[in-house]
Amino acid sequence: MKNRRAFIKTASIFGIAMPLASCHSNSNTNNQKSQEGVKPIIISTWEHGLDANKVGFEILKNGGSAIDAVEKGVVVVENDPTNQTVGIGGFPDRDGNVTLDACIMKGDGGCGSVAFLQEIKNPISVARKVMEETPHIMLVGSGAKKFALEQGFKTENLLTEQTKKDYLEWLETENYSPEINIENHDTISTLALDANGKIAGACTTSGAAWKMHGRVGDSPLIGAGLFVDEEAGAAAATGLGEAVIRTAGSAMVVEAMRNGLSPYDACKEVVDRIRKKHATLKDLQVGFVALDMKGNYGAYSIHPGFNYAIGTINGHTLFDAKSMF
Ligand code: SD4
Repeated sequence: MKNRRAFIKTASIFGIAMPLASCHSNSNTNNQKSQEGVKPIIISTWEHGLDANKVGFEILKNGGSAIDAVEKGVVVVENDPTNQTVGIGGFPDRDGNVTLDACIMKGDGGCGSVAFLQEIKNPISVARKVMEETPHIMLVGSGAKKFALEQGFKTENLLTEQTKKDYLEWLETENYSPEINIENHDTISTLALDANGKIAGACTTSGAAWKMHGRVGDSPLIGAGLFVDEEAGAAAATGLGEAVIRTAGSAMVVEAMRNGLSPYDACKEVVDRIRKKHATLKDLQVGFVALDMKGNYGAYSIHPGFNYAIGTINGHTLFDAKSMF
């Protein structure tokens, strides 16, 4: 099921909400700590990560690059109109606009990002163009869209019949209140290590459902939603963006690996830190995935419900991340 709906409690002072738990009955639960991986390897957040990994791993298996694998992998999820958290079909903001955020990064520090991008369904590919075709790292809003059009991307309506219906329902029942009680909130982040030992990551989302118009989360921010450094590894986040930004989450996970922690321990250390900093936000959910340069991987979240997909020559598997609670 691509369209994960999670019943949630109201999250926070930030006025958006995050899931506390979700039902992924086909996840494997034995992946408690960092696992020894093989090269090449691809790891993605959430169940839709399986779809991304299948496409990404085909590229890796045929000797392709990590950067191609992560981009082409997450594009599968961006293109899925039934996925209400990424790309076309993503939930709109509280004014009814679908605004997309994404970033991409290579181990050598090359990176690109777009935020608050409207009417372009593949923000990750625009982010890659920012990395490759401009001297900049981040383009936002109308500037990002103008650049995308110049690069040959086409505009389309990203609000599907379903998300429009959900939005209208939300307007009726919630009356613009941030005290929402049902949400769907599963950004995709994908990390890959290719056969040549190159590492890369991609992160793409429609952000928090019913967010304030103009709100940008962690997902397009290098160092927050994603960070990659070939001297240490890669990490990516899912969950309440404000908490991840505040702690430079993904950069901190990579830093912890640089200091010798395993991917699992690095994720755990930063999740613990985030939880401590937000002690009053009982329902706060944040999760990380991490991958080191040997293909070892790990994940950890505050609350149960976060799962992630691994793709290697041995096949594709979905794991439940271990969590604090
Ligand atoms: C955001 N971090 O916009 C994203 C949302 C997300 O799982 O990751 N949800 O805050």
